[in-house]
This record gives sequence, C-alpha cells and structure tokens, in this order.
Amino acid sequence: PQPVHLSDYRPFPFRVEGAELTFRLNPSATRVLSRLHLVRQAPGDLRLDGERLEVLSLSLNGQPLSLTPDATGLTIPAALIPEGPFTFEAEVRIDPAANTALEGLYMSGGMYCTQCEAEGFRKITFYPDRPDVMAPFRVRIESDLPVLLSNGNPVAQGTGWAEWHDPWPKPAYLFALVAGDLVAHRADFVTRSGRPVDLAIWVRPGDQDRCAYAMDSLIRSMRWDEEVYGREYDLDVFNIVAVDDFNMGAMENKGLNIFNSKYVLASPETATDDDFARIEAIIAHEYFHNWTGNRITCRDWFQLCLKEGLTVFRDQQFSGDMRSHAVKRIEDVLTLRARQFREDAGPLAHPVRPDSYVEINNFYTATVYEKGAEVIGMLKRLVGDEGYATALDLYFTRHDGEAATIEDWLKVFEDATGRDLTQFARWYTDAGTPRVTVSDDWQDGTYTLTFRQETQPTPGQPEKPPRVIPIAVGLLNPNGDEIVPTTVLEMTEAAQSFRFEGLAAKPVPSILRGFSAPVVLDRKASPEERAFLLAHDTDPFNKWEAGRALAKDVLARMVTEGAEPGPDWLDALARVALDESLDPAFRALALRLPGEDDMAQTLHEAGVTPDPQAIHAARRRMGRALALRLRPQLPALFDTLREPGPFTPDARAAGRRALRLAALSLLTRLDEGQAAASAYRAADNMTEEVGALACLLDIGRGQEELGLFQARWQGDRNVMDKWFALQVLHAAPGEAAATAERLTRHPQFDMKNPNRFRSVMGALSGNHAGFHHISGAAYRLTADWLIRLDPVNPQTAARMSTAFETWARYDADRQAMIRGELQRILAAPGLSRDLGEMAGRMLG
Ligand code: B3K
Ligand code: ZN
Repeated sequence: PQPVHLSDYRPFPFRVEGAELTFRLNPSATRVLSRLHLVRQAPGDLRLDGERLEVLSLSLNGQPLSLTPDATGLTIPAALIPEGPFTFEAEVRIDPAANTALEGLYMSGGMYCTQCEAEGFRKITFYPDRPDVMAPFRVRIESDLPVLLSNGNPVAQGTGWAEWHDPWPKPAYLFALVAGDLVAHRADFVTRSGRPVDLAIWVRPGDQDRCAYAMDSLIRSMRWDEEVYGREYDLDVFNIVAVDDFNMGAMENKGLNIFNSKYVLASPETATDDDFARIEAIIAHEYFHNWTGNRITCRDWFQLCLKEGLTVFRDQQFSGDMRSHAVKRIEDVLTLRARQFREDAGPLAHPVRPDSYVEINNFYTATVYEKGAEVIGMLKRLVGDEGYATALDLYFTRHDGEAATIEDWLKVFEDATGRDLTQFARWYTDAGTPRVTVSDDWQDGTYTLTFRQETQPTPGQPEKPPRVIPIAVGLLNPNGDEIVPTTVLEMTEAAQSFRFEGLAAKPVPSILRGFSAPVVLDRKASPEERAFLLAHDTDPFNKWEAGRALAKDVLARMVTEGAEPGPDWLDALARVALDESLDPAFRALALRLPGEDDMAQTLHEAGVTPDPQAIHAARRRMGRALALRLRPQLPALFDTLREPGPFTPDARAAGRRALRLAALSLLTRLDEGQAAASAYRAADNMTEEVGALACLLDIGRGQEELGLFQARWQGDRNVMDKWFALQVLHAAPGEAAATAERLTRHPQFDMKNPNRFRSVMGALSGNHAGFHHISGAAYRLTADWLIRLDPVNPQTAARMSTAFETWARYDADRQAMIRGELQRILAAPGLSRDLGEMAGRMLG
C-alpha cells in the first residue's frame, strides 16, 4: 500500500450541497440509498470513495450510469458531468452482521451501530469520504426495531421508520446511525441563551440505572463549555448510545455520540473510582468535540491533532476544575510518560502532525492526543491566560463551519497576540522528546541556571533544531520559603542561561513546575535536594516530582548496584504519606512506586540495558522496605480513611479510597494478605473489591476471591473484563503468559469483543516482567493472537501491536525474539494494511 502525504493535499473539485440517505436495515443485507446534490467547483472527474459495496444501481440526474467501481471507489468521468448543480444517486447493499472490523455499519448485541472516523463511511455508501467535504444530511431509517437514531434533530417517525435532519454541515466521518431495542435515561438542559435540549443516554434494557453518573457528567460538561469557552450546544437533542463492541473509547458523531459501554455504565458496585473519572473525562471530551472537531473540523487527517490535542486539553482542564488540578496534572503526566514518551523514544515516533501515513487509524496515538494537548498547554503558558482566551474566541469566530489546519490555528494565535510562532511550530512538525539538562552557578548574589536541549533523531528526522521551551521555575531559600515565585523562562536556543540577581543565599531551584513542557528534565540533584523539594516545594507537581525522582534514583541503584533503599528516601516519603494537611489523593500518588516499564526506559536512556526481572524484583524489595518503614501507621491509615455513609464517586472520597488502598497494598507485603482478604469480603464498592483482589494476586494468593468474584459478576461483561485483566496483570513474571493463554480458552473469552481481547492481551503487555520474560512465551502468544485477530479486526490488532514498540531497549536475546515475532507477523498471509504498517515501522 502506498503512503499518503500531507504535501499531496488537493481540494475536492465538487461541493456537496446536501446528502439524503435511506437505510433499509437488515442484518446481512442492508440497502443504502443515497442521493447527493453536487456542484462543480473546479475541473476534474468525480471520484467517490467506496469499499466492499455491492452496487444495485447508480444514476446521474436520473439517468442510469453503467460504471464499475474499483476496489476503493468509483470514478465518474468529467465528460459525464453537467455544468450546473446535479444529483448523483446510488443504491448499494452491505452486510452489517459480517462486519467484525467494527468500522462502517455493524452489529453489536442485536443493535445496529456505526463507526465512521476516520474512513468508515466509504463502507456504507459511495461518498467523498474526506473531512474537508462538509454537507447537511437527511437520513431515513427503515427497520422494525423500536429505537432509530441518527445525527441532528428528529424530523418525523412512524411505525417502522424515522427521519432525521442535521442542519450543521459535517464531514462524513461524523455520520452515525443506531437502531436497536434500547431504553433511555433522560434529562433536560437549557442552554444559556435559552435553547431547551432533550438529553438521552440509550442503553440495553436493564442498564438504565447505571447512567446517572454519565448524565451528570454530560450536564456539567455542557455548562462548563458555556462558562469557560463561551460555547453553546446547537441542536434540540443530544443522544449518547452505549455499545459493547467498540474499537476505542467513544465517538463524537454530531448529536449522537456512540460510546464503548465501559465509559458510560457505572454504579458504585460495578465501577471503580478510576472508571468514574474516565467516564467523566470521556463524556466531556466527546461533548467538547461539538465545537472543537465538529463545528470546526480538520481539513485532512494530517491535522488530526487540531481537534484531538485541543479537545484533550479541554477535557483535562475540565477534569481539573471538577476535581483537583494538582492531582489531575500528576496523573496526566504519568500517562504522558508511560505512553507518549515511550512512543516518542522508539520506532513508532512521529510528529504531533505526521506528514505521511499508510493507514490513518494507526495515528490515533498518544503523540497526536496527549502530546497534542501538551503543545496547547505550552502555547497557553507562552501567551498567557488572556492571550489564550482571545485567541480561542478568534478561532471560533474565524473558522466556524470550516475544515481547518494547524497553520490556521497558529495564525489565530499570531493575530490575537502579535507573537511570532515560527519556532513554536516545530512542536507540530518535529518528533522526539527533547532532553533538557540543567546546571547552575552561584556567585555574589547571582544565581544562574544554564539549560541545554537535545533531541535524538527519530525515524525520517535526523536533525533536530532547537525548540522554544517554556520552563517554569521557582526558587526557594534554604529554609524552605519561596523567594522567586513561578516565572516562565523561554528557552529558544540549544543552550541558554538565565540569571536571578540580588539573592541573599544560594537558592534551591524548582524547575519545570507544573510540567511546563513535555521534555525529559535531566538534573543531577542530590538526594538531600530532592527530599528538600518533596518537603517544601510550593508547586504541587514538583513536590510530587521530587519524590518520584528520589524513588527512581533509589530504584535505579537497587537494580544496577544491588543497593537497598536508605533512610533518606524512606523518611522523606513517610513524612508525605502521613502528612494530614495534604490531600489524600496526592499522598496516594506519592506512595505509588515508579512503574517497571518507566524504569526500563529510564535505565535505557542512562545507557544501561534493562533487565525486566531485576527491575521487578527490586521494585518488590522497595515496596517491602516502604511497608516496613510505615508498619506502625499502616493499620490506622487503612482504617481511619474508611468513608462513612454511602458511596460517592467525587474526587475527595476517591482520594481517601486511593490512600486507603495504597496502605492496604503495603500492609499486604507484611501480613500475607490477611487484611486484604478481609477487605475483599467487607468491600461494598468495586474500587475496594478490585483493590483488595489486586493486593492478593500480587502475593500469589486470591484464588478463592477470584472464584467469588466470578460467581458474582459472570453476567456482567464490563465487570468480567476486570476479572480477566487482573489475573494477567498481577501474575508472577514466569506465569503471566500461561495465565493469559489459559484465559483465552475460557468460555467467556471472545476475540471479537475488543474490550475482552484487550483485557487479556493488553494486560499481558501491561505486565512488564511477564511480557518480557526471557522464555519469550508472552512475545509468542501475543504475536499468535495478533495474527489471529488481524483478519477479524485489523484496527484493534494494529493498536495492540504497540506492545512490541520498545524492543530496542532490551538485550540481544529479547531483541531477536521480538524482531522474530514482528517478522512472523509481517509474513502472515493476507496481513492488513493496519498491522502491516505497524510491524513494518517497528522493524524499521
Ligand atoms: N475521534 C474518536 C476517535 C476515532 C478513532 C478512529 N480510529 C474519539 C475521540 O477522540 O474522541
Ligand atoms: Zn477526541
């Protein structure tokens, strides 16, 4: 397959003035009639995308067309096309029941649903399936099913049919249709200018009592977008549908969001605190797309970060406002490092705005999303809150109704603030994570910080010119008072110094506060300095970061020198853990040990080949040392944080549970699981049920509890996913592959369901020491299943293949094994474009 290049972009030579679609639904033979009203804009043939469509009829202005489509679409020669407006009609037959790829129109648990982003609409009918072609849609659905939904507003309905009209011109990727036996959880909303909106969350009968949190999150999102961004909703209805079989989290189709059911359904008994937080964030994310994505969309798929980076940034702001900014920032940085830094350091590294792809679905990545959001955070830091607000207002007025580019976005900021963003644009075009090293100097009351930035080459980009990096810095004096509050230093050169004058004593610097740029900060600080910042930094992110850096230094020495954790780290951490003036959620985060994958990356960057078993063993010793240090306080910590009264999913209560479970996890290392076993039995919510079970599995116990869990939850797909995942995630390194393999033979394992597949295979790669066990068993099993899944669901297979992206970190034996598996995948007959591109890029 040929790559698509950004530089090849050409506008579409026709305008679609309206699209009228009629669906006659049938599981294996759905008929789709489309009538497109078109006008020529420039010379050329009319090329329509279309894949796997059985053509029943084609016509132009009512005259039958005898044309045969090729494998990817249909060309109507320019000579056949009249001068003025004209109408193209097609009737095609498609087979939703056979659609296991879950792209286009497919069936899930007896209902019809669609997923069109990025290029699924071409599997429904012939159309210019590209985001810069925007048109109003009219849709008629014919089916015996009771609930028939599409985008926009309902127009009319009768027995066996319904009609919808979406007045807002939209690209085909935002098209959606749902038909099923569904029930609604409803609410009303009135926008600030007085438009009443009927809100509904559609689920399978029996699930309607698990929608309250999602609905509440939706209402808060709608209000927040009005208050913070001045954005109002623009239709009479807003529908959300939950489906069990879905390739990703959710989809922002205009007026009809479709969600993976795991990000909608929640009750205290079935959802953990993390689930609640994710539901809130994803509901908000999809809702916010209504303006950043739908009203203003992308000119082409290279501009994906235009909507995704911005919408992630917005959902992060929202979650921070709803919960705690400090805790949210730490969690976001943990995710960024775990997913995006890892991606940026390996063979799949690509710019936030890539310039070529083979399969666009492979570019819905941590780089486009999470780094895309960081880039917006930096812009905001550079232009200030007011500049940001002015620029966003201009963006919405200037580009509403358009398909825009990153150049348009940056121009808005330049026009609104007068700033030249030429250098800043490198954040969009250059891949790789800059490493910033710091040195300091103290002389006669002047403190100097000197920074150097360097970015390693990434695939196709050998040279990395310096970027503009906003480095937020504060200075503390030796007694812990802040003498210079947070100041943003703008680094633009490869090496640059910044001076602070007139200081009485040599200060302690707090650098990259709030994680002001997505860089690796390399500062060789003493353990005393780190402990000092952990105790005194006024910036909550850097306070946490100091503890994390200290822990990583300790863990690195444990792995490489066989050292044991000394009292500095233990005492410093114990002080934070027991400091009741701090937010329990923050204390729980401080107690979380560095992850094994993160440690492997850090060692690799320091020139040490990581040994996954050694990291695993050292991390366990580290946990035990911490448990021993806190032993006297652990039982009280566990007991006193118990929430009185009924469960509430708010951040305060969740933070208390997080700290309580952190204490339980430490306790488990000392009492052979006694406390965890009784906590499991006493649990009245899923957070504690899963938390206690994980503690037991970590020490090789929990078999009885797994049985109880299964007996209680077997009828619940989303909860059973946890049962599958926990066993694999917490298996001992030598048993992880065998555990996963055994679970793939479980009667409830179903590779056609992406959640279930991920709960086993995703969990296997999430168990770092298990995945990289020297037997190679996990590598083999993963490759076997990717090869098996690929013909069924290439998108999910390709996504899961990123388990292998870190091969270059490891020793020669592991490298050879992983490369061997990637070669085996590449040689699989009939390999998809999706998985083929991924395996090829990983092999380099
Ligand atoms: N825009 C969708 C993702 C579509 C993925 C297509 N492979 C969800 C989101 O980012 O909100
Ligand atoms: Zn999105």
